[in-house]
Amino acid sequence: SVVLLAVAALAVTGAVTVVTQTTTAQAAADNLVAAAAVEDEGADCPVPGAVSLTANSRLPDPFRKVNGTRISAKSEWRCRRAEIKELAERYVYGDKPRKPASVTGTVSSTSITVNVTDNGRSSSFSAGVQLPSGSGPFPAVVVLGGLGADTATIRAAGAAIISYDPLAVGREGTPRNNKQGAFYSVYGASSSTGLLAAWAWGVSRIIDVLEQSGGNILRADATGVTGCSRYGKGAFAVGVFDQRIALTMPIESGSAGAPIFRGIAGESGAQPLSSAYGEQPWLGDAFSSFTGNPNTLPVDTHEMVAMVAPRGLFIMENPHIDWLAARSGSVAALGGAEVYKALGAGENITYWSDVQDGTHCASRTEWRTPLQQNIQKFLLKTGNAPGAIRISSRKAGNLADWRDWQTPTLSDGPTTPPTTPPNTPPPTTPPPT
Ligand code: MCU
Repeated sequence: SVVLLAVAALAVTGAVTVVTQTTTAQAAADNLVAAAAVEDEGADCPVPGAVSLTANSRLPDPFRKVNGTRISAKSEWRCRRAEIKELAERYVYGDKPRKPASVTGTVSSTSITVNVTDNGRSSSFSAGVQLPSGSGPFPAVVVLGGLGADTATIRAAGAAIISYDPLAVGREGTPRNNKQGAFYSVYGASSSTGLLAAWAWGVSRIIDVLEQSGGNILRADATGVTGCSRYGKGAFAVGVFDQRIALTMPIESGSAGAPIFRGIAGESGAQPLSSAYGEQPWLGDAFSSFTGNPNTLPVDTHEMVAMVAPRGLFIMENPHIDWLAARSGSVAALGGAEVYKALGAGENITYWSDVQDGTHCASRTEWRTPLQQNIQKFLLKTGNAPGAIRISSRKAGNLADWRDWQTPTLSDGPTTPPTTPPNTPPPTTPPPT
């Protein structure tokens, strides 16, 4: 009946509509899913050493660990995710440093200030706040760059807006060897970290300040993020790299955003990787090795999608502009959704490219209801609408063409605890001085 439904929908709307099935048990499990209490739950996991960059035209298996074995329990995902995170930083985005030694700031009903000090260097930035009506404390959605986000619907749903200017943290228009902004004032103008990771670091520091503020105005445990176009690339990176983000909503992110790198070269009219790498230092400097051919990348963006799991993810794409690579975007969502499903959180991801208006970053009526439902489900915790995969037939990718792995049934069993190497010497006492 799902197939028939899809065919009927195709006939009527010209779009393939796949509505995933929800069981009561699944709905109950999804309802328990919350953002993590910390930025990175896998901070104690083993860090992979050198990996061999072997060409693979298909998407890397998200369930296969760097040591070659596949995970078999849900509990193993935590450290598998940490591996993906490390590879994503090493080869795609550049290093996103952990929380600085000092983060201070203030939260008011109109603004947030952030002051950081790390390695003896300091910088500051601020963001605007617009509260919804009613009485707080409110959940908040960080809006990057102010372009294309439906802030009226977000506020009407009951969430505040945090207006974040990513360019204050990582400027555009600078050469890679002289990057500027609050991030680079601390980590250096020649840092190999790209703007997207710098922008993500800035949002993480805003959440640090929310946590320290006592939560009287804005809740620290119910933050979403959104943005369109280059700020959609940024919104995606924010959600990928901070597990405190409960809802990630990239809009029309294009190359260097959600779309799979491996698909972009073969997608007619899509922004080439060399262009996305060269237009602005969005990606890390290390990505230069892959702009000609992404097949040796040990990660791809379906695994960045997976890094967001089991948290709320609502990917919005525009299939009317070839440059935006929506076909490769659909494959990223379908590939990442396999991890959501394996974790029992298949209803927490929505992908939606079935839209009529072709204008880039337009306000779209089709996204209003799912936007409201996602805010209710993941930020207000008042709803439990199922996720939806609505891929426009204009730009419909086929996951089967891109993978040579199947999705395992992961057991609910306990984690295999990280083992201490047998020959670890006991701690030594320092010699007397
Ligand atoms: C889709 O995001 C970018 C795109 O990657 C760029 O090539 C183009 O210049 O700008 C888009 C954008 O940010 O538009 C506002």
